[in-house]
Amino acid sequence: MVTIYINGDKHEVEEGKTILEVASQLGYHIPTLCHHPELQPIGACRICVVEVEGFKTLQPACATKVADGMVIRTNTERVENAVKLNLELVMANHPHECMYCEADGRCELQKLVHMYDVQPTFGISVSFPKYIDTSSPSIHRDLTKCIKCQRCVRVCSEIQGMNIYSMIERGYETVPETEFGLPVYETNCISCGQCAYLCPVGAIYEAPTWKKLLHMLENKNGKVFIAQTAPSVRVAIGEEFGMEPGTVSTGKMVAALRRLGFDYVFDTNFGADLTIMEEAHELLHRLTKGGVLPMFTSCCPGWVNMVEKEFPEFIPNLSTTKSPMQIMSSTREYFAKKLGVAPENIVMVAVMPCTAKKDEIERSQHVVNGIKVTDYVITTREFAKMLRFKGISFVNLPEEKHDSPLGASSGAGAIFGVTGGVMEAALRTAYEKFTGEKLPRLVFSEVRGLDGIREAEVDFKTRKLKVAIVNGTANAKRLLKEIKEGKRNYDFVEVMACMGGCIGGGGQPKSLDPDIIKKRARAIYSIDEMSVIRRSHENPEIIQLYEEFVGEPNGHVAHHYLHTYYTD
Ligand code: HC1
Ligand code: SF4
Repeated sequence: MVTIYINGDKHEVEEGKTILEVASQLGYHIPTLCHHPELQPIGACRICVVEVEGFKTLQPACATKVADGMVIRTNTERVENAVKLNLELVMANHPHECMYCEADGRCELQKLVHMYDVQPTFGISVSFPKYIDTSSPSIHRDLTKCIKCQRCVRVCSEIQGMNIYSMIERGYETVPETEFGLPVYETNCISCGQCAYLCPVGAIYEAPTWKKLLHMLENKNGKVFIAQTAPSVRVAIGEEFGMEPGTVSTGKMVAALRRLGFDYVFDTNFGADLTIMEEAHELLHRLTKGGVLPMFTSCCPGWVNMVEKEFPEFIPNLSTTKSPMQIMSSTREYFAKKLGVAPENIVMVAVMPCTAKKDEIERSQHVVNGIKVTDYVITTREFAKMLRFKGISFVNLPEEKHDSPLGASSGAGAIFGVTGGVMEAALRTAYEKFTGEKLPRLVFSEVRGLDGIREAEVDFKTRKLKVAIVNGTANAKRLLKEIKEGKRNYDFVEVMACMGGCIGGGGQPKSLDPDIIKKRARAIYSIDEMSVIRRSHENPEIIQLYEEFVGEPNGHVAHHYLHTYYTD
């Protein structure tokens, strides 16, 4: 511990931390722009400057470590003037188009400009032509709005290991650009959307579907609109409306979708249970019949994109089971019959924490009997925009339940949203099917946690199962490399492309809370703990689906509707 003084008050703080970290924990407000708690500091924007006794110049709080006896001032006139000046310089090179911007209302720059009463002293001098890249079905880029914070460059390299962008040009013309200036969809981009999630302004954002969807919901033309809700949306959507992070809002989320005009609200958690049925049986088949091992989970489309683009030699390792979103949409003929609607008259909309899901639905192998199974994907952030646009007061909505027949789900389905959850859900079913015995315990604490790569050995009575759980594609790349080199050896591996799994997905509410992933993860596990049914194979609507439609897990019908293939 070291002793420091902030604005005259004495504090004992942990050594090795930055001024920004300790000051924020102690409740002092230091503004930031290029800083993000998940990234290494670069001190580029100079918005977080503070006075430190003994230094002539102001110091960036994000990149300056505390030292014993340090005297820091965060609120002097000099600091305030410097912050204002730096904001004025940013604004001089930023279009003043807030009302047309996808980031409006949640833009970090906009908030600071209001907070510091910044006026356009230097006018506007945007010096590069408007350049909008709409090549990707997942993310769009408007480089005119870039403030050069480099968060996109850093998250794509530091955490995702994809290195799609680098800063090009000089001075005010500096922008994050792809190699050879290619449209982002023509690069190895995996559509994870982490660059959009961390963008503080509206320079990178999810490809917007929400306005078109609002219009369609107002003019249904005889179509039946069904929404399905991903596991992670319910633990994050409340943040958009000022609710405490980690609040579970399942009932309000369902009610909100009905208020938007959806005729039915199904639960992707049901799809997760169905994925587990198929994936667990696929794993057992591979274990007992000598299939390709390790088997990799395939529900995360960012991860699947990465394997296809950069490690095609591992395609046979990917589970052929479709993701929960696509597996439940693929049963369209089943639920259409139950609802008394023609399959082609249904519009299926998935509400997802993920931008790569927008890309996943465009895969040609996801057309079943001539129908594209999921019509549209909106992110959690887009869902919130729709509610704001329609003036729906989320916090005041009642709690409503998902519709049947695709609404019931188990706790195993719920935990898909957090890293390790797919593995744990699969183990709950695979153990019982493999050993023929009831699980002695439901919680596999050995696969929980947020570390980038975790390993465990699970006792399946007659054999030990070696498993690994990975989040963040830079970690996944490291793991694949080491599997190739023979340094690691597993039976089953779960990979989620985003930090913490889907709870940290590229379409989730943006947050600068360093504990946001932990809070959302705790909320997800609380859903499992409160569930009456906690194993996918015990979900009564899943049992009914197999009896009435699919037949045997991993059987002939299952392979037609519920499995897929991959291409390099
Ligand atoms: Fe996910 Fe999944 S958990 S991929 O993270 O397997 O997006 O939430 O919906 O499909 O269930 C995302 C979340 C989601 C799928 C499930
Ligand atoms: Fe990188 Fe993901 Fe953004 Fe693509 S979507 S540029 S892979 S962070």
